[in-house]
Amino acid sequence: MTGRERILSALAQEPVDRLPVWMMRQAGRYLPGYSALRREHTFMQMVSSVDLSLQISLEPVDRLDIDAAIVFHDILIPFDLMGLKLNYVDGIGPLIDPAIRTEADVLRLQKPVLDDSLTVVKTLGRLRERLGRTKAVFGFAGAPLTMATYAVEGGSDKSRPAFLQMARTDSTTLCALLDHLALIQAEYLVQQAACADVLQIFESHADLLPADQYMEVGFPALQRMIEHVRSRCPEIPLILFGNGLSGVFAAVRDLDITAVSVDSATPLSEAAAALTRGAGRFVLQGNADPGMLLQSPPGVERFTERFLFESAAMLGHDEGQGLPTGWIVNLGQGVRPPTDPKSAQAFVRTVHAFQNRAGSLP
Ligand code: 1CP
Repeated sequence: MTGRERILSALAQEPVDRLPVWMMRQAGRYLPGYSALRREHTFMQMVSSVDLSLQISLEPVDRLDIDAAIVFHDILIPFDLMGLKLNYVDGIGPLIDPAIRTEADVLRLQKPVLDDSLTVVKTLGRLRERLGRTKAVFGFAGAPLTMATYAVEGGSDKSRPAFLQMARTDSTTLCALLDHLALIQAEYLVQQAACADVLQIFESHADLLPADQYMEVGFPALQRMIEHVRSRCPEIPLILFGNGLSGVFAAVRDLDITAVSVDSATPLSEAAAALTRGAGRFVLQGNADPGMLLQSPPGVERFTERFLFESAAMLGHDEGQGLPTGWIVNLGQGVRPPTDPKSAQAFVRTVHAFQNRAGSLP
């Protein structure tokens, strides 16, 4: 099977010859080619160039023999298209200027023109040409609430004080912003769908709010985004990643998505038990701890084997019972910059070699 077939078979709950694997944030700062380009260009220059974005998207595919390519860009790029000034500052992170704090600020946001002239769409087209049917090609976008946490904050303060204050005291402005973002983010994905095999939505900051408040403000906007994508692209596999979504799995179950990418803090067994549909369960993706990739390659191999046996068992396939269907192996958070590419290679190699045979647990 090709990598693309493996990923698409897992998404269709069909058998695979090897477990499919890719890594969240696989095209980034831990790779030497990326770092060399980054020394010469700003991040915005890199995401604005189709040639550079293509080269960066391909680096993990060429180096790691991984099953999927995810297009290089960033969830925050739509803010640039909405007329805000977006900047990625070394050692600080993304900055958005001006921050969105009032309803008037929301009304001033431009409605971007979203069509096939977007750099991300052109890069996806070039990725498709380069990879043909060998690897699955992923497009992606941020969920409305995750996007809003950056827009309201303006800066990269991880505790998001301005966002939390708005969530507490000004739900009118927050909901207006989420409404605005839901449709734009959906249309942004629809444009990518023309060249992508799979679309992934990142709800990375659902865990900033308690579950009941997330259900009141964040979830309805996510649902609207997904419904809009589905109305335009009924067939494309849609994966939802989220930090802290386990508290709302009962509602996630009703979303019109294909798979859930599980964060490292949530046991796969908990996701498998909660995310059921009819007699079966959702396709799951995840959820190895990216911290384990900081070990040397032999350490990564040992950890990965154990992770695979334990995860397969959590998905109902004890040792000796063959490869689980409906599972894409991935990390539960993004790969960390100090990771040695050789350790990332060891992770992918170990996943591809895994057969879940009896008596082989290390
Ligand atoms: O300075 C640099 O070189 C920039 C580092 C970098 C990179 C390589 C940023 C800034 N974004 C990216 C690319 C990126 N971002 C991809 C490309 C494809 C891939 O490798 O997978 C993807 C899928 C993202 C998605 C993304 N960006 C998320 C969702 C995934 C997650 O990690 O939860 C989020 C939250 C962002 C925001 C963002 N962009 C960049 C940074 C440093 C951050 C996080 C800021 C923060 O701490 O809140």
